[in-house]
Amino acid sequence: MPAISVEIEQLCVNTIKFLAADAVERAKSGHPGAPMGSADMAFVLWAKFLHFDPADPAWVNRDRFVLSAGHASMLLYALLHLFGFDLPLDEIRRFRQWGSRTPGHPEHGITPGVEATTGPLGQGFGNGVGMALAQRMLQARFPRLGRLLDGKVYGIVSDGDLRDAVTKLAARSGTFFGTGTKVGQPTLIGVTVARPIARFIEESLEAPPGFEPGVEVLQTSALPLGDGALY
Ligand SMILES: Cc1ncc(C[n+]2csc(CCOP(=O)(O)OP(=O)(O)O)c2C)c(N)n1
Repeated sequence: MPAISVEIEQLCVNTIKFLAADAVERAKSGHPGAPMGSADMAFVLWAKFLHFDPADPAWVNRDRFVLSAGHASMLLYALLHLFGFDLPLDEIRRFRQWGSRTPGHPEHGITPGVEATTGPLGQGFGNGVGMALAQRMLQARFPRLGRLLDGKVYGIVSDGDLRDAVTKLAARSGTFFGTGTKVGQPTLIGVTVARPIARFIEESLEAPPGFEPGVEVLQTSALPLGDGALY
């Protein structure tokens, strides 16, 4: 994406936040907090790190973005809408309505650009590790294709996700297979999570002795750090 001014970035972030708040308010159901809390980080991730083509959501070497915290679905729908995927404003107006492309939790195959069906906490994280593993296997089978197959997997994972046992198991298998999955942790860059929880999350993702970490927590220095109370 071309460089844009800080003012435009802030406008984009605020638009994400208010699309989420308005859609949830209109539906009288859903979660506005998680999308609003992660909008800054998600926007930076999408605008500055992710490689994708909104006109071709199935482009084979795209980076995958998995919203493991599926209850924050409006975050994903707002991003898809603003980044030019086939998700018009009318679909956002129909958030959580029968037959819309904006179901309460993201569903792969219904909304263009939704990589994984998520909602049960931990499921998206497991999906992400699986995607990264599939990528590694593809690279191993076709080594000469090199950079044609170097897409990455990014995720936004809530602390509820990380407390679910499935996440820990998936993280360990990611470590075992060395998938190099990248994990963004919205609540760790804000101030909403208590120190013991932050420590628990770090421990969950730690590699066992003798293994390289397969799951990498993104350093978010480019992002707002709140009051930095956690670290
Ligand atoms: C396995 C599972 N159990 C329960 C739920 C119901 N649920 C949806 S959101 C939520 C709270 C999530 O908390 P957190 O991950 O901290 O997200 P935040 O409060 O920051 O939005 C729960 C328990 C779920 N989606 N999946």
